Amino acid sequence: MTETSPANTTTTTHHRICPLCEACCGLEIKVSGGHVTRISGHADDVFSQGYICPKGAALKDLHEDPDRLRQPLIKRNGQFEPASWEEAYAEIEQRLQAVQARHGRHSVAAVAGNPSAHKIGLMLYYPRLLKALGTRNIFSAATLDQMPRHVVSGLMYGHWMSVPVPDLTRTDWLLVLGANPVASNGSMWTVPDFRGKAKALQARGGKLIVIDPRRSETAALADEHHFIRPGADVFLLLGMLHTVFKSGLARAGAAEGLIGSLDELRQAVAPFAPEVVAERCGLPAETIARLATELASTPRAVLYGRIGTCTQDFGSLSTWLIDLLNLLTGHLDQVGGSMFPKAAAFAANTAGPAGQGRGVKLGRFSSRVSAAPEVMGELPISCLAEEIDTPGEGAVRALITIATNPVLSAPNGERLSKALGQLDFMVSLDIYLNETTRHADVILPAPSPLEDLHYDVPFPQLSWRNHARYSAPIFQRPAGQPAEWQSLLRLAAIAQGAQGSQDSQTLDDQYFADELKRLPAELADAARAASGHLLGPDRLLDLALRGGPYKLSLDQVRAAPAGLDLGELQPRLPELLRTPDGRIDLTPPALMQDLQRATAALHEPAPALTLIGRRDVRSNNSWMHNLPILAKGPERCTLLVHPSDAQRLGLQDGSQARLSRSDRPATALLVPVQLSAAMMPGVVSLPHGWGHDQAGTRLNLAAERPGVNLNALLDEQRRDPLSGNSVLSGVAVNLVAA
Ligand SMILES: Nc1nc2c(c(=O)[nH]1)N[C@H]1C(S)=C(S)[C@@H](COP(=O)(O)OP(=O)(O)OC[C@H]3O[C@@H](n4cnc5c(=O)[nH]c(N)nc54)[C@H](O)[C@@H]3O)O[C@H]1N2
Ligand SMILES: Nc1nc2c(c(=O)[nH]1)N[C@H]1C(S)=C(S)[C@@H](COP(=O)(O)OP(=O)(O)OC[C@H]3O[C@@H](n4cnc5c(=O)[nH]c(N)nc54)[C@H](O)[C@@H]3O)O[C@H]1N2
Ligand code: SF4
Ligand SMILES: [Mo]
Repeated sequence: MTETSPANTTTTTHHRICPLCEACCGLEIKVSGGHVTRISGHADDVFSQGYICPKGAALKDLHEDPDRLRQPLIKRNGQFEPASWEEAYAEIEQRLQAVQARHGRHSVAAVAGNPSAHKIGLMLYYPRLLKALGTRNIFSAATLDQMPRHVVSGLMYGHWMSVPVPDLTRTDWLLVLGANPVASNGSMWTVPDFRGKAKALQARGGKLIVIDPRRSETAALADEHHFIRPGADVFLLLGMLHTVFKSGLARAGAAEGLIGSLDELRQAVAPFAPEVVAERCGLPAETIARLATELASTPRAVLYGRIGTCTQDFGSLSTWLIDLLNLLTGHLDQVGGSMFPKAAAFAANTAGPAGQGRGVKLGRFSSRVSAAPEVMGELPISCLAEEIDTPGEGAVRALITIATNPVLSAPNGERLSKALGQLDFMVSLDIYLNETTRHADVILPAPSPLEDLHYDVPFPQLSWRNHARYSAPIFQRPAGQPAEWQSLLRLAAIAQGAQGSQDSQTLDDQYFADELKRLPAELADAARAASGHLLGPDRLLDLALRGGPYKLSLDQVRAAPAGLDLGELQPRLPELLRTPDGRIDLTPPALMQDLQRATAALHEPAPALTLIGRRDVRSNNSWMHNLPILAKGPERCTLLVHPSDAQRLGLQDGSQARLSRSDRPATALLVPVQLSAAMMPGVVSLPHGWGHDQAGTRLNLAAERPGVNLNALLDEQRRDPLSGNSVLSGVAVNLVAA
């Protein structure tokens, strides 16, 4: 670790995993005089092999950002004032415990956001806080994103995190649906340098096909791109499955013997012949049938779908159909097909008896106002505002936010923003005073990522290749600044009624002791002997690595700064399954039943204009707009409009237009129009995460070019009913010249 003293002018080199997106690139960071002097890709990294994107280099700006909070803030008389950590905890103790005492444990809600998936301290210690709170009002960004994926994995394979990913380096045919990994760097699929790997696929004679209402950066690279009507993926996939059955191409491959009869499924898809669904999709029937035939007849082929297929009305159905198509063309769990990674630590699908488990349950309880069912222990984040602003027994009165900005990231941020203002108490663990945290009574700052150790908890479970990599902190935390896990332990102690100062070491020892209780006595003794001398996340990581499938230790992983390569993905059926009967459920009743909704929507006409989102490589959701290296360059928050639509609507490139939802014309955004022939005619695209013009934030650079908040337009009541995932794409809109 480097002293931050500027007197130290020797240059040191550090290897770190980038914590900013799912690609998890290994970086090489040079430090001199207490400052980062250079960030590049780490060429020897066993997993990312030198790849880096512009956001990785922005870690320097993030570390140095003067707006990044470095001291707790307490709001007094409407103004934030700097406070000491003990003052902040005392304020939380007094006010949080008062709400709990008066209104009960469910009156406190917790929300976690995207960066928490990248922080081992948050991943491992947030559950401790949730347990201490004992509340049902748990929300996260997962219901703005991948919850359909978890639902399908849970129902089919028995665990939420058993997610098959394309075996990209060995496949010959990849169909990408609703994802743009060239800009996003991959999601629910950890695959640094997608572009390089896709080009290698093409160089060996393989084919990349993209289906997207916009000719995205990934589509531009593809051998074939087809537009699709937003939200129509379910019909395309049904049409493809229909073809697989009808042409007699269905085969189970590695899943042979693990699945039941196909009759029920065959019957269910019978009404969805390509000729029937073609118009609804906006794709010719021949193309739909051909894509199915190519998938089935190419020995190494795979279908991958992501956020475009999740954040829509039929998110769970679409995700299920993607897996069914991979499975029933013999490509699930097959080299070059859709394979299950095997992580070195923390993967539930490597724990307990192989091949069988408890499976998952959905809907064990429901939200108070909309009766939305729980999934994976959480409620849809789009229900948060109504749980606060709808009075009555069980209303949410206090909120804890962890690394999340739902005022910009969740639909109808305006309602949520108002609701947050009505809370009795709110505390945020965050790095910025932003659109969400400005509503907090106390903000606890997280340290800079460069002051934190790093080991990815979820992403090795989603990786293109098996690996284990660890990074030590580069800089010491400033005096008095706790690690995030220490802040969470303190919050957990307060939530459990503790009074006064608490020693984080004691709290952590108690946590470790509780974790050991989950092991059989002899294993617990051995684990205590092996890992007991460590602290915090290191100790839990060592425990998990030792108990993991490769029987590693933290010392072993730490000793490999370029990471440990654990090899190509291997077939894992049936060992991976955790369903009660040890089989794959092809026809979960909840999904079969949901097909009725698709049937009812089959002949819905296309709206005149439909809105979709997009991602830019120099942005990340709502929170990287304050970093100089990323903020420079052209305006990113523009509405892409096809020239034919622009002509029809009387819009010019660079002009301003009013964008509103067709069913709620009163709320409109003033957006800059950018003409783009890459759009499907009848579809417009606006990125999310913008709208940094709200009062009381401290994001000085972001405020210079605030952009508009797409989510201000979106309907928080529109959800995929099974997963509770918000519908963020495929919304009918009006557009008029301003
Ligand atoms: N319309 C539309 N809306 C979308 C999407 C879309 O495609 N379209 N995408 C959705 C998706 S996929 C997601 S994941 C969500 C994301 O939604 P969120 O997770 O709510 O929001 P982010 O914009 O990622 O904001 C991250 C927050 O974490 C803070 N933060 C950053 N680093 C750290 C850290 O190290 N520690 C702590 N404690 N805090 C930190 C930031 O200051 C910010 O407040 O947005 C969703 N919203
Ligand atoms: N640079 C950058 N990288 C990011 C993020 C970021 O904000 N910026 N966010 C991160 C997060 S939190 C996530 S979850 C991932 C998401 O990663 P991806 O899933 O790759 O997300 P997007 O890049 O938004 O690509 C979604 C694509 O779906 C298309 N689409 C929209 N609606 C439909 C539809 O109805 N059907 C089909 N077939 N396609 C549709 C869009 O046009 C878009 O090209 O990216 C992560 N990486
Ligand atoms: S692709 Fe993602 S992980 Fe890699 S450098 Fe960029 S932000 Fe970091
Ligand atoms: Mo996400």
